[in-house]
Amino acid sequence: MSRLSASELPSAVEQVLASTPVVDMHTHLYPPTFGTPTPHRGNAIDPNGLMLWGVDELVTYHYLIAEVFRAVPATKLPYEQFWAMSKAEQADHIWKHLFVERTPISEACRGVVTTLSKLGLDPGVKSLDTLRTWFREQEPSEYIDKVMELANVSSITMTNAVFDNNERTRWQAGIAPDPRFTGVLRFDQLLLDWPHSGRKLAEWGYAVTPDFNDTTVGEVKRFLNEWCDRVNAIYCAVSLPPDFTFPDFDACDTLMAKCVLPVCEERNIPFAMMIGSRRGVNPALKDAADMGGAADVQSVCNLCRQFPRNRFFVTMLARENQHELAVAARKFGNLMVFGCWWFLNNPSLIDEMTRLRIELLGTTVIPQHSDARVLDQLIYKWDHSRRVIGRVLTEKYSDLLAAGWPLTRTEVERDAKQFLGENFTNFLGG
Ligand code: RAT
Ligand code: ZN
Repeated sequence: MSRLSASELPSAVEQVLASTPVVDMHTHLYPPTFGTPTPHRGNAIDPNGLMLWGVDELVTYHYLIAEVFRAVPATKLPYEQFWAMSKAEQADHIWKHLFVERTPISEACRGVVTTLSKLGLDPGVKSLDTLRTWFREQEPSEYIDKVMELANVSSITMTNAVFDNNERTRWQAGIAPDPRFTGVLRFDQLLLDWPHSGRKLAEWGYAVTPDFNDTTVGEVKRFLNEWCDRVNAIYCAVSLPPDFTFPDFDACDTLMAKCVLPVCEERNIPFAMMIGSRRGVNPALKDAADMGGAADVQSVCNLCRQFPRNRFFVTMLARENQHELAVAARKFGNLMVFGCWWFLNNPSLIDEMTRLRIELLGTTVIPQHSDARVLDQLIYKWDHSRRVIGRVLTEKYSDLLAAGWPLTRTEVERDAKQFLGENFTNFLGG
């Protein structure tokens, strides 16, 4: 097996990462069976459809809505006026202020530029109309194949929000599986909004009361099991606020300990906790309203210790938590650290976090997920992340070469497969 030299490393690592398919472990993407509001070739549009794609969705990504309200504050364009616009009008407004009158230098703006360029489109246009025409000619299912090929993503993990009426009723009506997508049961409200969520369950036919008697526990578990079956969940997931602690003996912790973790254990699936999101800091921004805060890593340790037969995927939103979380993962084999979540999905922070994680955990982490909400974003999220991960790996490998290790291309390929797919799929398998 031929050894790699220091001068061969940068291009070898870049090539290997680019050609290794990604199993994307957390997105908010859906197949066409969930309907699409984007005008296209073929079937009619569904205004409330969940499959988001195309230039208007790319440009109205909630990360960019937050950014346009910095360029044109609500004192100049009140929130209600923005929300009253059509999607195309919102996109035109954002395009004008963030891409034409300003340089699109933020990560979310650059992402649109990368995506359009990689699709073979000209991002340097003053009006979105020609781009809209191109997207209108696409057929959604074929377009998914095209995007997955361009992004080199082999599997897309959905986030199936059971408390979202739009999504829930679609599942109840029956959804044919799409082999490109896998399901994840997501239920933030169950844990964070009890007893209101309990009343919802009661409305849906589960014999749940506000107290946690045996019947309630059994019925919440039945609810979780039925929905895991329905969405064919490969794991369960919640996001939690910065002040989440365990044990706390509040409703969230009781539900986690008595219902969620036992169900995950019985089904032999991991439980994902995305910790540190503070919801609705500026509610007028809707989906863009949230921010983050530092959370308690010791609570993650408490869960991993008290529930050794459960497996936990954990990502945290605060930069301040990353070192302690990586150290926690050294202590618990049932803890898999993943992704640079949301406001951390920026090159400088991906660089810092990937470096830190590899130094502490070697190859046993999942460096990234896309969190894409708009299909086409897979193209830029993975292009940008692969580049940063590649730079970090190149540096780590050259240090290893300097230390005397005879590194081969086969080893680099093996590592890339683990980072981009197998660490996730193997952890699912137990
Ligand atoms: O990154 C995002 O788009 C956020 O709005 C959230 O969806 C977050 O990723 C989450 O899953 O809660
Ligand atoms: Zn997400």
